[in-house]
Amino acid sequence: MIQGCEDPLLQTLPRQAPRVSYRLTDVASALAEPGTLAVLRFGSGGPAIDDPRLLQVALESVDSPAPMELWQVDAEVQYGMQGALRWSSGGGWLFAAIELDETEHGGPLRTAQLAYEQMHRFVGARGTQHVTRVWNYLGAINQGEDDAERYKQFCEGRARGMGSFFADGFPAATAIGHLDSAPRLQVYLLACDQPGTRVENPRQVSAWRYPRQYGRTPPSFARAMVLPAGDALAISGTAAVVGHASAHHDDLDAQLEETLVNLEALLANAHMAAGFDTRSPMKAYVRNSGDVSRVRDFLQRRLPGVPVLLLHGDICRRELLVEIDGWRYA
Ligand code: 3EB
Repeated sequence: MIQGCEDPLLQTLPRQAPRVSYRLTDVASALAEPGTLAVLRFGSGGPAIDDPRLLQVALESVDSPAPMELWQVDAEVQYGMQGALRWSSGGGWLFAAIELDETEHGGPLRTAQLAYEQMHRFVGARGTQHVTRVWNYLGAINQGEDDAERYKQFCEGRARGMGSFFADGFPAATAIGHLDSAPRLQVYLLACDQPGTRVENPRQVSAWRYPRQYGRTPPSFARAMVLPAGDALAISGTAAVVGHASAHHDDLDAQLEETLVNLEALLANAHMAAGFDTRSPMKAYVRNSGDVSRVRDFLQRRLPGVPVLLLHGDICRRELLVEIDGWRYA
């Protein structure tokens, strides 16, 4: 499929990064704004609106009312559905989302495999084949022991479903456990018709090289991705992992400090100036709801002015209490 009616000359210019922001407006007016590529609504509730660009994410915001996340581009946006997949595109960018019910596909491995097969087939056929960033939300992520743990099953299915599509390198990603009772896997992504540049963290072993103790199939993601024009960094889920090990088991403040050091290491390795600012929307995923106010206080103190969306969710290693992802614009 071809992009809308764009000037072919414009397509050769580096693609300007979508703007990501958190807002408390109503969904209908957010969707009506020019250039809205996606609206992410967190948790349950809110009016039912049938628009492929609106995704109801299975994670609850700790704030009420919950802010929405908007992705916007300076271009006309087209959108549609294809089977279980919803998509929108504009300005060389593609948003695509899929939600599958595990009970119909037999557990996290098969469901992840199916989701990734469908996603890469769709994305590959559209010309927006460079997947820069993926989010994965599945239920009961820490359930099961050792290789049977649901996160590890998910990792195996994801790798199978990716096949050779990501042979040149994995996208930046987040994988978090939702607390919804319905066993659904949600995967959504941002892709582009131009490639980004992967960034790893010198303080951490690359996830795809994790040793055997973390599962048969190591997690398929890059630590961050510089978007094609070099104007933004998409930062993967980042936690208190040093080398390949989790640091500061069950010590929330120490995990938060270590996570900030990891985030700064990513900026440095991407050759970006240090620090996060008012244009750097971040999400913090908090395992225990009792920790929410401490996480909020910490982030207000250490990342003043940074828009932070606090979500209740399980991190993929049991000893990790918090994980942060987000965007940093140049
Ligand atoms: C870590 O550093 C923490 O499986 O897609 C972070 C980001 C983590 C993405 C994924 C997992 C994923 O290993 C966990």
